[in-house]
Amino acid sequence: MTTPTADIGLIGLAVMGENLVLNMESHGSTVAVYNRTTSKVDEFVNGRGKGKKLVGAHTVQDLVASLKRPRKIMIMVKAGSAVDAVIEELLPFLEPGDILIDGGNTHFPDTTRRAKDLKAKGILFVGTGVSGGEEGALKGPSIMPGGDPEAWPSVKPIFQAIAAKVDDGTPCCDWVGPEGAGHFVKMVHNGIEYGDMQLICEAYDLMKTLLGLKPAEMHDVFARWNKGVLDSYLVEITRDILAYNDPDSGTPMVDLILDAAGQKGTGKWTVVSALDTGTPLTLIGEAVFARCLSSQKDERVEAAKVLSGPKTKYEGDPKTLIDDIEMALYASKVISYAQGYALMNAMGKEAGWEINNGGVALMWRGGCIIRSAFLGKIKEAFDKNPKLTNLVLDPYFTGELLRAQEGWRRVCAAAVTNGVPIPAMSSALAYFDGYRSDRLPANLLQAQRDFFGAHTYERTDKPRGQYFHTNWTGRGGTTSSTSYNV
Ligand code: NBP
Repeated sequence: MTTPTADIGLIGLAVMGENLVLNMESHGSTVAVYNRTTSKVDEFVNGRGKGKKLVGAHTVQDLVASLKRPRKIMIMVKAGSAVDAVIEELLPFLEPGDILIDGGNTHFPDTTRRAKDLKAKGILFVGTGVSGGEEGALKGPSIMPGGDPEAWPSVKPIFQAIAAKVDDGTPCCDWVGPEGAGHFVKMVHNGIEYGDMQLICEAYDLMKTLLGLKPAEMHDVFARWNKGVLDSYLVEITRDILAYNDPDSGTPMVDLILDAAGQKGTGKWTVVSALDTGTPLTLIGEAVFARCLSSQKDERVEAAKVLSGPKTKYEGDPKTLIDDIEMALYASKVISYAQGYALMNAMGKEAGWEINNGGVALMWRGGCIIRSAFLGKIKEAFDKNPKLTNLVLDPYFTGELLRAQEGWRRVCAAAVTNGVPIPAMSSALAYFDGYRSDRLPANLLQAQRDFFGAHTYERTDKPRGQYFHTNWTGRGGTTSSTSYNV
């Protein structure tokens, strides 16, 4: 029998798994590795892993036997049934107290299910979001672990060592909460990523369509924005993309790329969660639908031949418009994060998870795709008031929205007048106007519901909680519907 020498095992040597192994090894861990196609184990151990503290295993039994107790095994395989298959294969060789960690992009209800099933077998299960892509996995990802809290003390030193660090050295990794909370927070991260990307695309479209700016000119704008309130990884890569020319033709690469967006589903999951919990997550919803609309390329090409819009004619000062677009992007981004945090609060309440809002901002501050200076301000807001109902009510963000509002409105007006689609920016403004309204037209809506379905309503001149029904036509009865849900 092999003497256990490895601190942690990892299954799944594709791009993420390999890089995480090298990251863990460079931070002092001896790592045992296994992959279903075992030739990849040898290729890795004798290739990128040569001379490093690695133990190559050709069976899961050998992998388990090489691990020190409590055994910790990280699974980095394709999300879905592959994770269940790996767990089934491992179970006969595990003992109570062993720790299994799923680091893939798993849908959080699967993690909750696995955590419960494995707990019954004495196995501690952790589901963790890992963000930052290939480079992050190697040099420092953002890590969002949740699951069985008993596992955390054993996993914490390894994860916090390999995670990205913010300026003061704090790791972008902390315990998120029980069951699927870690994967849930990673899912919301991905949803926010969809929103940020869509907003940047709308800013690009506005400058291109209203001002006729070329990619090289927009490169300069994004370079400037990246030094201000929009300082972020996604603005930084957009700056670089806009300066990149196709090596063969010299044409800006961005002009050669087909306008049909792909997606893998995490944005959709986020929006489905929002619908399930009744949370207005409008901006991310629009971002997902904008990808869907873009992918209907052939239909759009046909529609463009018959559906004419206004002739684009922007006559204002270009510099003012660029500054306004910066404000529109910024204010919309504040709304998107406010909506994302509201979703986390709603799910936290529903699932009974205590999600640490400031901790989440810190985990997203570095290493991940949505990293930005702005997240430092969100962390400060939740540090000041951990029970903040909505980010827009934090005095700093309230001030920022009020400061940005004029330019934001001018941009939305110019876009509507000139027929430029900005679903994310305009839905963010509609949310802002709705949220700041103490009276919305839902009084009429309640009247309609009561008219056709006797759904009842509350009255402004009576205490909340009393429900009334009107016989609107004189033909209905006085019997009201028994189900009333706000
Ligand atoms: P992939 O998602 O491409 O998965 C490939 C790995 O899964 C290979 O090791 C493959 O083994 C293994 N695998 C599959 Br497929 N089915 C299996 C099964 N039934 N049993 C055992 N192993 C199986 O790898 P990745 O891109 O490195 O991503 C890993 C996870 O991390 C995914 O959940 C992904 O969504 C997530 N993630 C990826 C990124 C990224 O930027 N790529 C970022 C963040 C998170 P084989 O070699 O034998 O086929």
